[in-house]
Amino acid sequence: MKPCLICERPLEPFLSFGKMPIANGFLCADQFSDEYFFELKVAFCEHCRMVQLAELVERERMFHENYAFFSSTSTRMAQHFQKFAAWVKQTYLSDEDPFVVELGSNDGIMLQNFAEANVRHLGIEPSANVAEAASKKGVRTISQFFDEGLASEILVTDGPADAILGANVMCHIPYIHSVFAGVKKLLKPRGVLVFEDPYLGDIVEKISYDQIYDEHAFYFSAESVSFLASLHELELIDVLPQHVHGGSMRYVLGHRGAYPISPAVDRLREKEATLGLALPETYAQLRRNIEASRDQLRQLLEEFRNAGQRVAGYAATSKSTTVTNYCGLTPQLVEFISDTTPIKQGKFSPGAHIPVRPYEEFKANYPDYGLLFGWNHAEEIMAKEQAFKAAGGKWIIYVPRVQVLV
Ligand code: DWN
Ligand code: SAH
Repeated sequence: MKPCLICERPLEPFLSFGKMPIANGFLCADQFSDEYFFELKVAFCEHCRMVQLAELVERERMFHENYAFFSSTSTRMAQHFQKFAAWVKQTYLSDEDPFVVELGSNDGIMLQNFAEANVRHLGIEPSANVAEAASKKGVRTISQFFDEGLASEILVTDGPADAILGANVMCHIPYIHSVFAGVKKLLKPRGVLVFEDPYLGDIVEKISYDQIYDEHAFYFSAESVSFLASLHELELIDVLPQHVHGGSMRYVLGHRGAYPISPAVDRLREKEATLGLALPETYAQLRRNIEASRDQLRQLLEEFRNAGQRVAGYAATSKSTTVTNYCGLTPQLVEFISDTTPIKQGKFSPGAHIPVRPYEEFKANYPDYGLLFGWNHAEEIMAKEQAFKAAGGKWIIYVPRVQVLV
């Protein structure tokens, strides 16, 4: 068993999902026999408070020139990043010629806002296909994995950064010490690291176990981020809860002592204590909740199948790979998954091998039930799917609990 990725103490997993495929490994039928699987297990470190994967997948298996997730598939997320960029500019970019670096900049959804405002910027995006999409939008991007070595190179070519940003990327990087060491080097004395990721408190409260998959090595809290920051002479100076991706937290870090610490940090740490995020019992309970959720979803879908009713998945999310494989959802239970991303369409979902079909097919032949794998985008999806409801279609959701929406 791997030691803790943060403090190297021995780890004991509290939950095992069994063998899982690559969450974004959408594949063709002739690739089924070679499909890669690994043990998806989660552990909590009582010392540094980090919840993390106990086994890791090599980064090149996940992030490459055929990466299936393009950030700009959600219009609400584009709006979110527009506001995020405006807030960074207003709050932290006071210099005459500010320089902004983004890790995991994907197709440029955030940095395009800085590019349009003529702010000096650089995107670091190892998945070459999404990096190319960003470059085409005029976003300056290099296709590499960020780490301490790359930070030193950027320091030479571009100079120090006013802000280093990351959305849904920091939790993807198990070699986080190298990333934090790089951030420490690259930031100006008053520079800030701002990142947001799915928040552990929301995962525990909403039983959103589908946030757990190969790409998500960490499930952060204010406690664990503070601990990690302290090992690199950095300091957590602010926390801002976000609604996106089912409940995220934005963390702001500066060099130790450079900024006053917002009272929001202590308030969140108190809330985490009340939630029991430092207690192993919390995770034992989470495991029981997850198992119950799995059994309920499977039972509901079996009832619908036995009644001859059609169920289709809506949005072939990375998260759906955990749900379909952990709950044993076969194409007999979920006829197909509708998705708007061209590179996923015509392929099969990882592990469970449910066909992924273009969104137009969902529209052309509505199922009785839509299983909302993109539950984190429920508002956006419900707003555009009123005709499905009007035609008698119903939504099944499983976060925060398994239910059919009426
Ligand atoms: O952390 C991560 C987050 C930011 O994005 C990555 N590890 C991978 C990815 O996770 P995900 O795949 O669970 O992301 P989303 O944004 O929940 O889902 C995106 C998928 O949903 C795309 O394939 C497009 C699809 N979709 C759709 O078919 N119709 C999305 C929307 C909003 C829609 O209306
Ligand atoms: N920021 C975007 C994309 C999140 S998906 C959004 O919020 O929508 C995670 C992204 O991180 C992927 O595009 C992946 O290629 C990238 N990534 C993975 N490891 C990385 C690393 N070490 N440095 C920079 N980016 C990385």
